[in-house]
Amino acid sequence: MLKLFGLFPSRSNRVHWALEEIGAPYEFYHLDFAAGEAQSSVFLALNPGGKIPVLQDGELTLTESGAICNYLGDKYSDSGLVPESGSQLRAVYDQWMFFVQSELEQPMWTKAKHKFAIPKTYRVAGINPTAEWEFSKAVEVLSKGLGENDCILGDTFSMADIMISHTLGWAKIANFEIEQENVRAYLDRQLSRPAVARMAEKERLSLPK
Ligand SMILES: N[C@@H](CCC(=O)N[C@@H](CS)C(=O)NCC(=O)O)C(=O)O
Repeated sequence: MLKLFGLFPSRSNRVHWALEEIGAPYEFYHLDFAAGEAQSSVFLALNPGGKIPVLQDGELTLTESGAICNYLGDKYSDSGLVPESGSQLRAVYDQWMFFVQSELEQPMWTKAKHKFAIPKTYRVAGINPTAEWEFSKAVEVLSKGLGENDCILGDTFSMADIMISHTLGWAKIANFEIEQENVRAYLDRQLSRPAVARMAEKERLSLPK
């Protein structure tokens, strides 16, 4: 059975949401960072970076949220969550998958890293305005790409919507401004999908008592 290692809230929620959309059986393991599980030898053998998400599928161990979403979409192709390899739609899909990770999330990750995620000696004070400016540029590109469509590929919901919407949800929590009305409406639409509520409930139930 598929096994996902993750925690709430984090990038593993992207994969967890995707699994709920697909409807395949899986097991969710809440990785207890506070208890040091991410740095345990058992977990470091799965991901030497000590990061989540990690997906196990039999002999396969996979890291990187985008790669895991693509793997799941290809494996469960009936879900229609990843366009057919070699098609023009797949190329556009890939464009947005790369955009999320290289443009949209990076300014937020920069802010988070310099606030708490990297050792204090490497943190740069005053980085926030730069990160916020970069984020606003990326959201403007997203807004133009989205237009009045329901999804980033037009009418077709895909893993790219999961990646983008999760990242925009992170932006809201981290107090990044989203001024564009079409992007705000898109986010509300995507986060109201039943699979998101199911994912959140499963993560809540998985928390240590
Ligand atoms: N590019 C990776 C990033 C993974 C990542 O940074 N995960 C964070 C949680 S959102 C983590 O596990 N951080 C722990 C750490 O940095 O030690 C992905 O998208 O999967």
